[in-house]
Amino acid sequence: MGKTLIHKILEAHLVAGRMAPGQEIGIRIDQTLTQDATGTTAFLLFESMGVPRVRTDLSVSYVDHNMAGFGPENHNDHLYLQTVAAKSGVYHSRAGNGICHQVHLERFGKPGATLLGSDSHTPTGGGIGMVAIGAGGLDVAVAMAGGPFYLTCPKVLGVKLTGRLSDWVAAKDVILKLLSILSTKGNVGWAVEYFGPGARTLSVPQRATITNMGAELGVTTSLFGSDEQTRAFLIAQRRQKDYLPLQADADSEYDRVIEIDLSQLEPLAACPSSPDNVKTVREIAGTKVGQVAIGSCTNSSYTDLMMVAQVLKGRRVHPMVELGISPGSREVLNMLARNGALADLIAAGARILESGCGPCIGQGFSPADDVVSLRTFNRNFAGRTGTKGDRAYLVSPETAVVAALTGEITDPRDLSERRGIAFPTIEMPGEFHIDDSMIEPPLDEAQARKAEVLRGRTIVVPEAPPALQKKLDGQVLLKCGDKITTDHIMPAGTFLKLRSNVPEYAKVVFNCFNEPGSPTFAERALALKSKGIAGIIVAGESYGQGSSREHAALCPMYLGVRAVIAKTIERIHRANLINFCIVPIRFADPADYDRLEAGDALVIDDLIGAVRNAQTVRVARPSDGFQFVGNLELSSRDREVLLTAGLLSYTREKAHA
Ligand code: MIC
Ligand code: SF4
Repeated sequence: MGKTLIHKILEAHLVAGRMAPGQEIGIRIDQTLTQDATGTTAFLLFESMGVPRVRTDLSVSYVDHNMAGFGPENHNDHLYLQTVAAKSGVYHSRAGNGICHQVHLERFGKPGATLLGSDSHTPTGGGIGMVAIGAGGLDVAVAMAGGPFYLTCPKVLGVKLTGRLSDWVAAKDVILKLLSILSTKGNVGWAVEYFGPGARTLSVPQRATITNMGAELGVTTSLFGSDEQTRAFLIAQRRQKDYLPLQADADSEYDRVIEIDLSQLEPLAACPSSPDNVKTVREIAGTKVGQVAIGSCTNSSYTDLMMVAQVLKGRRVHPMVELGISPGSREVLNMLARNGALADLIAAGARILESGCGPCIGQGFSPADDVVSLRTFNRNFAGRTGTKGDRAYLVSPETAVVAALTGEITDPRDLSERRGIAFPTIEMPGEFHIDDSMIEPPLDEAQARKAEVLRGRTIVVPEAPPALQKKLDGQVLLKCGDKITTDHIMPAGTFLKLRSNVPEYAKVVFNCFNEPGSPTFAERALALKSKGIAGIIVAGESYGQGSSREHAALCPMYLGVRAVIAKTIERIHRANLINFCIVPIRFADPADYDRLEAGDALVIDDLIGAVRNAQTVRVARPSDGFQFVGNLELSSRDREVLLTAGLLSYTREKAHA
């Protein structure tokens, strides 16, 4: 039987394990990317591994998240990242150069290569035919040091695309459609491969929108084959040498196939507050909109923003709508400036925001209370905009720009009919305006040896996890429900600048569950820690959805959390827990979840023994003698990592073995 493209690329990079779905495999990583919000920790951990230069083909450090610069923290991080990159053999994309995924796609993405990024939307690279995977910063640091990346060999879902997108229907609608079918939970262990005649009609930026938001499905990665569209994009980026035609074998079989006819799709929206709460735009048409934000790594390519500019040309933004546009990269912004589209946006009344993540991660542009905000982004988790009780909808740039004109949610096809606005077909340029002057190459080895790394006072080296204890004497600090995201665990927004200082950032762990006047999660956790009692988190399904931020493991670990007992745990977060020596346990019988309460004292008699060689663990509640079984589901490497107190000490031990 032939092979899927994902399996072919993984197999070509295989260094450990056997290529069979469900089995743990180790793969060689060709490229890494880090961004500033996860990158400082990743580089601090990399430095502590004692490997002077990265051992990948290419590593790039981006600054795109923390750019507002209130106080010295952001700039301290930037200077650290710039100097540590130069010394370690890493390219550095400076603040202002754009969002990591957009810039990486434009300037570095390579069909057939593997990319590991400390950001969950790294699979954007799947749009150019690479196996691009999001992971915690420590996993990326290990890959930078030349270590393999371990993952479960995924089952492959084939999404067969037929037909062609109609006017005003966008790539975003394809992935929203898939989210409506598959939801954000239950997809761990899968990867998605798009194929079929419809796939060939989509440009690389359109494909990248789709693979980007595969992160919201919770799959390991998503990708398209590499074909004439890929070649055209690479030629336009003056990188034709990186082109490699790639497809699945003709007789390959997918573990499951879903067919989507692009011609049948219509404009869709993910309603508050989950990317899978999808409705047709017509169903929610008429809802008043007060804010529209166009940008993010999902939808701020040149073609997206040119379409927006053409629709706005000669028109005015609705007086009750605030429109913000953050171009995905300096390349995009530069091209809009040069061809006059930027002037059209400004004339229409758009606020031009910096090229970076900006509003997507709550760095300003929060909506007013009760105001509907339409966003072309990928996540609308409650509160992510920075406003408590927010009402954020995720839509395509087409749907977003039309609402900016009408002041209400409007199916763009209807407006086009009513107001005679023709759909602006934007051709991919034959040549992009290329200027890599804000991507700094690393120093050569001789210069690097002498170079100084600037480590500002707000950058604190994270504490190492303690070793597992034989007996876990713990208490349930929090019992939470289903679909707890890493934004719930570790809020971003105004707290994002604390990423390089774990003791400070840890103060806001589970901030959204803190009640005014009561002790915070962090205070309760530290009180237990001081008594030598382990913190335990009990959760429902799909715990740790969303971002790759390892702070959602690192900060709870710092507060003394030693185990998470959940119905299911998402892939990246589960790996982060293990990396920081927190034991992930799955209820063998999900009904036991109902029998636990916050405050319960729980005991595991021989945790080390179980982690060493058992599939399950028995958890007891001494107060009433209740006992239940938890599944460990650990690979042999996971066991070793936990038994050596986390991935950093495991990696150090291996290096000296
Ligand atoms: C996000 O979109 O949530 C982020 C911010 O890009 C995160 C990374 C982070 O928390 O720094 C992600 O997607 O992994
Ligand atoms: Fe940045 Fe938003 Fe993309 Fe995360 S999802 S990388 S915050 S633009």
